[in-house]
Amino acid sequence: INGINGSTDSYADNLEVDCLIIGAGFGGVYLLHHLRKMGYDCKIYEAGKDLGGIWHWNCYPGARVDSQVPIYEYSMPEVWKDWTWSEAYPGSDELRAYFKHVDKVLDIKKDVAFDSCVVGANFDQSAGKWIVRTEDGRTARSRFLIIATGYAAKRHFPGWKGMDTFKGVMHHSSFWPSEGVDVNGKRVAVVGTGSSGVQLTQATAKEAASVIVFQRTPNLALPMAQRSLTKEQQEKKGYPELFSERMKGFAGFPFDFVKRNTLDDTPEQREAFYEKLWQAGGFGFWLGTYQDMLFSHAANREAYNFWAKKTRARIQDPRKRDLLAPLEPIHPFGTKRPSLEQDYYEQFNKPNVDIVDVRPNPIKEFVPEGLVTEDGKLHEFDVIVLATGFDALTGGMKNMGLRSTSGETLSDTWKSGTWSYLGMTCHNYPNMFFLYGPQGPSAFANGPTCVEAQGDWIRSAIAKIDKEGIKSIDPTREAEEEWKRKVKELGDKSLFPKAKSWYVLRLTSF
Ligand code: N01
Repeated sequence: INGINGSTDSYADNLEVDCLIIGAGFGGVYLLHHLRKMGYDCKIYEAGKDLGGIWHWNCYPGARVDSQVPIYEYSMPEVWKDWTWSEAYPGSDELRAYFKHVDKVLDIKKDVAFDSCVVGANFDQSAGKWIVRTEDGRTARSRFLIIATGYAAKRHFPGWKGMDTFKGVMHHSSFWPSEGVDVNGKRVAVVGTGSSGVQLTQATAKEAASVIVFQRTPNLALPMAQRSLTKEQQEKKGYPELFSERMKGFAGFPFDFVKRNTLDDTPEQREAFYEKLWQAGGFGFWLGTYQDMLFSHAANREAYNFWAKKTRARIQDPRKRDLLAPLEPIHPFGTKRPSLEQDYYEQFNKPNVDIVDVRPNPIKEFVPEGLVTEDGKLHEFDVIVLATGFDALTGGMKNMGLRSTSGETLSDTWKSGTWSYLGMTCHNYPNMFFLYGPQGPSAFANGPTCVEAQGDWIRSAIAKIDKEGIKSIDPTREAEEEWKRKVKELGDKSLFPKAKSWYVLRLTSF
């Protein structure tokens, strides 16, 4: 991760532990806590300056989680019993406060070395240990190495010409200055319309003199239906049952598709069902709808048409309407991750908020005054926001100097495709586990559910290794091939591969 310098941790060189975890977000913290409870000596190396992972980095205006609480939190009773959320979809400040609470309850920070950016790791076969090096020259030795850096650990900066010539203020959404950026009265560009771009647009369009959004693919965003939690909801009734349901439901949510196909219902029944899901807000219209929505083109088109009808009704200008919510879908509904929005579409009803379609007319270069599109038009700005996402899933893992037992870098191991076993281990990388990475539920799933499921598997694998006196485990290439085939087979049954997206790139295409 860029921008990390210096070391403030208190660990001496040559740290020696049972388990070294990289990353102090949801996954790393979960495993640190549980492995310590099992008696292991563990430490976390974290590149940032605090706990929280993506919620440490994501402090751009309007940043908030778009999975509802309590679905989006740890299921550990010692953590939830004394924590009360204020809103159904908490903002980044509240999420950072949550991690402070987690630290207070679980005493995490004493075992975290912050400002510790890992740049190299190789497995010493004779000692049966990973040797891990940080950017500032420290070394750790550990029997088990756990990569918990998440899928968004490497930012994506499209390589536009002249980016360093821009004279105004420019930031990537995930590397926003913690002191904020004053956009009041400024001309702002937002490039990218993923979750980050949508939230940034909503927030900055309320303050800036003008906002122009550069869109390549419309985000088929759903209404968030944000609300303050009532006293009753804050009483946490039924939490254990909810967390158990969450583990069993599709994508780690405590709801599932209804056992009915879209065209089984009459048009009137369908409309009423869609309307009910729509009014409830959140991901129900995506993950709690008809069971064939993500598998049948005809079913998916019905959902898309409803989405487009509802969304288009909110956008006054016909040109903006056709760009934001086209009548013809660019990809099937729900095959790229829909964002949850609050008043994203209404922002475009303001005369000072506009949209540029960069699909036919891409950004050509940056210049001191702003940026120029292929048609030669100069767009002048004071602030440019790059909400251009990440080298998702594999990017962060390839970026930390991991080497296989034959000395190959992970970039080389995965140069002609990604291989893993169970989306958690990798051939020739013994005793190394990863969470929230490629070929696992990861971005398809609710984060805390995914890391708890994978974390429990990893800790039980470690316990088994020790119980059986095994020195190290390493999946075979055949096991990886089989896993890859299974994942692809599952993905290919759905409409997901029809979208051009990082969301499925490392899942179904290789
Ligand atoms: O990143 P993204 P994100 N020219 O990759 C566009 C989670 N998250 O930071 O769609 C022009 O989704 C790109 O266009 P296209 C969440 O899981 C959660 O927004 O590839 N545009 C896209 O619009 C999410 O899925 C929360 O055609 C270019 C955008 O940049 C994940 O993080 C909040 C371009 C990138 O969108 C990532 O979200 C924030 C180019 N050359 C994030 N290159 C919440 O919980 C890229 N783009 C709310």
